[in-house]
Amino acid sequence: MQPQNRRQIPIQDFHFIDSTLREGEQFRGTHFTIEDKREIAQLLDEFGVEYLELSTPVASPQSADAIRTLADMPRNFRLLTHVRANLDDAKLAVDCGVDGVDVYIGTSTYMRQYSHGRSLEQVIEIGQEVIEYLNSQGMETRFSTEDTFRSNFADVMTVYRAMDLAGVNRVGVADTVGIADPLRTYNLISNLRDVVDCDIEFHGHNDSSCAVANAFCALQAGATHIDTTVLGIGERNGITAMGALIARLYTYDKSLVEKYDLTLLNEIERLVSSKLGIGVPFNTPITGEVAFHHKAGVHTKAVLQNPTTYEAINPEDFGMTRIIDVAHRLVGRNAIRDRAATLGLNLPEDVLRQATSQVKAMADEQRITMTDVDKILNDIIQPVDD
Ligand code: HCA
Ligand code: CU
Repeated sequence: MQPQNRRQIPIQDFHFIDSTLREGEQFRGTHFTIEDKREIAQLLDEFGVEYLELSTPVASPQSADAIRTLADMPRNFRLLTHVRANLDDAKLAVDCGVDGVDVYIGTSTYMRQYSHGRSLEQVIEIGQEVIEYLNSQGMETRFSTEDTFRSNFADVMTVYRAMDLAGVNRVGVADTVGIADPLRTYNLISNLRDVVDCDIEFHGHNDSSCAVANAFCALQAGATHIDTTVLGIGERNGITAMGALIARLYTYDKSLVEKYDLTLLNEIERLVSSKLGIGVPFNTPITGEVAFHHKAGVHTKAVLQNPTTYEAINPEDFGMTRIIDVAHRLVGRNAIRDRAATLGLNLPEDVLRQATSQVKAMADEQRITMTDVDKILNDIIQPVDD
């Protein structure tokens, strides 16, 4: 039985906007062919992701073709593309057959000064024009203020309110340079919840390792949509990783993520990492090679009796397997007994104790492997004559 925390803040139903094919295309070295994009989209669709966001069709002819290809595939996700706040970009997006358009513009002084050079009034004016056009085309619409956390608070709230009144479906909060922390995120989104009636999306970068925590707090504060990418890929060191956010939500309330086919997470990450030519980082939550690796004797003893003693996540829910590591000096007799049983050896306790001591002694001398442990266990009952 899980201990209940009566002070948990409820999280309402939310949607993932998978941006692997947009923010993820901005990751160093990403080169997705149209077939790669289709393959990744297919698996994310089976997983149950609600939205896929693709790079703007303005970027290149392949970008536009990819959108058209995904628009035509049988799918349950809604297809979005990400465009600057201008009418030409919005028109091209509509022509490509998307279901919705994510519009963005910078609101920080940096962006206003060094990027598009527009005043706040101009930002609102162009935003209204683009949103009204997209709505007239039956598009689902989102308007986000790039670099929200370095923008003047009153300014962004004014922009959000104006876009809400213009009929946008969602407003987006973007931590573009990864400076937000969970409390700030919670406060900003809570305040925004009081200012707009529409849905709220959160997009957070991971420069200071808070992207998952911030996304989680955004949900607690009332955000309805979270931008994620597979393995968190994106500009610089990326954004909220879908798998890590799933782990966060699962440990909070497993029922929040049961709408997804969790057994596909590992395959999705392996697929994307293979396209990128990189491995899945060893310490990735759930799917990293050490995620369910138990080592110290105290841990393995308890895990062998009841895995939840040292596991908040059940590997079986994700099609993953638990590893009881016996090849080291921290090993305990219970883990050795378990290994012996796996080998079909039913050894008496005194022999197990002896085998455990031998493993520890050997591990003190050198780095050992499972094969060494297995040899000790086999030899102890069938001493080799010499
Ligand atoms: C970008 C910026 C963006 C936009 C996020 C959003 C960011 O790379 O174009 O549209 O909400 O981090 O601000 O990804
Ligand atoms: Cu971004």
